[in-house]
Amino acid sequence: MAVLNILRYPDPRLHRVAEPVREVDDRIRQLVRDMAETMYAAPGIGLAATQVDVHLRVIVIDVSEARDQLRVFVNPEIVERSDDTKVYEEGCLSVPGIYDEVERPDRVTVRALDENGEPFTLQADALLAVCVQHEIDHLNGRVFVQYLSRLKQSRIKSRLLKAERAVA
Ligand code: GNR
Ligand code: NI
Repeated sequence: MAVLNILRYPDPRLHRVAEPVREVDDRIRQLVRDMAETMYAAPGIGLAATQVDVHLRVIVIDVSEARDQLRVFVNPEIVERSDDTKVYEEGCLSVPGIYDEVERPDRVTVRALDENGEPFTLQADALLAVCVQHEIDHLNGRVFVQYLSRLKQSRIKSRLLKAERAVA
């Protein structure tokens, strides 16, 4: 098990489009374990492989209070979206300290493979719906700040680059 390094915006590697997993094998299961450990350590409610610089379509999510309901999605696809939307104040482990409102479909139906390669379908609402859409965006190279105005994006970029320089 290992806690992996999380890429930070505006790292260009966050905009790579992840490749589908061809076979859910032990290598993928190891990646899932390391991603889960990284998410719990952060702590966060979700993590996409893109964020740990692995460009494969794998996400982990745990929105439970007790942090004991890990959900694994390999090759996730949104097959249905509600017409009604909801605004939620989002944050991201790759954009530390920044929170802002994003509007998304309120409910989504997701198809994916689990850690054994078995297909499943999930109807997500509330925080799980927000999180699954946020994570699938990461696999498509999209970070939540890209829903904000260009002015806000540019301010966020400067702030994070400045914070990076302060650490170095
Ligand atoms: O930990 C996280 N919290 C969160 C809060 C509101 C909306 C989305 C999220 S996901 C985020 C973890 C993360 O960055 N996943 O990619
Ligand atoms: Ni994120």
